[in-house]
Amino acid sequence: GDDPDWWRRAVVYQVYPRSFADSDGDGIGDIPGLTSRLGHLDELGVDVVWLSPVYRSPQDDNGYDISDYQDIDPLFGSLADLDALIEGLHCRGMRLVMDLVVNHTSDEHPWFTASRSSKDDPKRDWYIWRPARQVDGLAPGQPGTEPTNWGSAFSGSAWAWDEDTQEFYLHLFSPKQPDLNWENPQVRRAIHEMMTWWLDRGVDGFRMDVINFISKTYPLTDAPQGEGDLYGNAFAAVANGPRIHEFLHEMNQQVLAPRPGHILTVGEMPGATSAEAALYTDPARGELDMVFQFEHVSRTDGPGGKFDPQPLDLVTLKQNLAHWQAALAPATTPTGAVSAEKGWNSAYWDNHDQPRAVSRFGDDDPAWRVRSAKTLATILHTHRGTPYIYQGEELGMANTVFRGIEDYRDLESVNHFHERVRAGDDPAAVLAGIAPVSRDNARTPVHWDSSEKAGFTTGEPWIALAPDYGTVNAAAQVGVPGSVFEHYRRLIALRHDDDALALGTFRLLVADHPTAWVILRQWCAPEAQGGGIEQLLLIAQCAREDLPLTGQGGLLAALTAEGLEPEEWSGAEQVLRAADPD
Ligand code: ISL
Repeated sequence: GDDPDWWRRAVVYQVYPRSFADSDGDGIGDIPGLTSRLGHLDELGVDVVWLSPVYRSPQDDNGYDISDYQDIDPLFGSLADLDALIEGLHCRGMRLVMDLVVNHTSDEHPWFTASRSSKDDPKRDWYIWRPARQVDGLAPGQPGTEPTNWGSAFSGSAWAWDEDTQEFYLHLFSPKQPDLNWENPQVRRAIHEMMTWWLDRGVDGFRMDVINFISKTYPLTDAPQGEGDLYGNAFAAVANGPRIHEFLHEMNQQVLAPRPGHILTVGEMPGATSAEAALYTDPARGELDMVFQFEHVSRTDGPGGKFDPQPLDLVTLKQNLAHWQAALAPATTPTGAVSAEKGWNSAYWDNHDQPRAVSRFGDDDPAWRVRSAKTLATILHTHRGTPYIYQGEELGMANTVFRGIEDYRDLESVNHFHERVRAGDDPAAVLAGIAPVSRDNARTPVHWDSSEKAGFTTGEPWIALAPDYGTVNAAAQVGVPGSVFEHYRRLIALRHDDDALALGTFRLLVADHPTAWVILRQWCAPEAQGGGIEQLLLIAQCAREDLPLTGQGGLLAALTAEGLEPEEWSGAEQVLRAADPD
């Protein structure tokens, strides 16, 4: 904990507790289940666990709807179980990052119960209430009288009508997730106190859910609405609002900066541009360490949005990630040494909201899955920034198979299906759009072994297992040379040991190459360490065909044309080969 920069070399592993490991046979993963599997994470070598929400919650959005920030949902265990988890992590040298969901609460949180009880309640202003819009022929509260045209992320309007007090409240997500009013200083103070309570309990950081939505632009007005869209785009209307930097800086000063060790913070930020991210993550500004940006995971969105997925274009994908690398890079001196950091990237392929990386960005055909998962891992870990591994990614887990709408559990997929079918779309076509991108792909239970329930539970899993657990599982990979797991283990170890990988400059080479992903990292050791330049070159072929190397049109000629002399980087190549002979 002494090195204030520890988080720059760290690798984070995300646990979605509901699907990780079940200790009591109710079919839902829990904290004791996670604690019993810490050996797996220790072997992998990760430094930090980010735990998706385990707080008390009606579970409308699997815990992202919180009714008590300072207690654990009985589904997942107790505060004592969480203390034991923290202890288990700390004694293995790992840290715990909690999910902080404070753009909204559950509608069952006592703050909201008070707020909705009367227009005069002292907590009325803790949420965002508006009278109905007056429309001829419509009674207040009817569809069409909402204060703005905004749609919720989970279908329907972003406004819900409260009969008792005859006003609408704002919910960017489900109606059971009312948005907090961050303009109210009491709200901010209550959140700061809650965060401090968790830090006092021993947690080491926060992943902040949709944190760039907390400052709304007032007055709230209609958002642009595409032709054929049922609603205006609320996200665009609320992202990166006028007071966002002020709110984050205040939180940093009140809660984070005074702590003795460095508290890791990562802000989930749909719609944040790289220019904004450079502000959010500039250490001199005192806001956040890093953000989760969405540009690369939006590259398969079609004209109809996420559920209208399009084929991935490799060239724009790698160029987009390179753009983020450049935007958050420190200045370099003429000798190539890296100056003070200005901002910092996170690096991720997937999480609990995204389809499985190997299925979306790679090739999950059984003949290619292992190689593809390892290739994607190497590419991600060769980027500059803190890598995030989502549970099961280290096993090369792929998307699952859905037979019909009854196989889905996620409210986003289920609501979207019903909304589109009601609007007259062909149900089969709607399902075909949902299957490859549904969040449920990431939420099937982790495969521990090939036994009946994949070692996840002794009961009935809350969501069906992916069908390939017999072959794709931890027992078949841990300690097995050539496995996806062992590949991740070596990449993580390399980041810990290798300055060029952890901190060196980043350059994308042959940026227009249709299949090769080529990255050069360079590091000038400080004089005290003897100076000298270390280079690390990654050549990854993202196709089934062999990559032509020599001759006209071969990769070597293209690299030479970009100023690389083969003798110069032959040593660096060996470092990578040592990481994986494949
Ligand atoms: O996954 C999405 C739908 O395509 C995103 O829009 C997602 O809702 C957005 O990234 C915000 O995600 C976070 O907040 C949500 C929660 O459902 C997600 O699980 C969480 O990661 C509301 O709390």
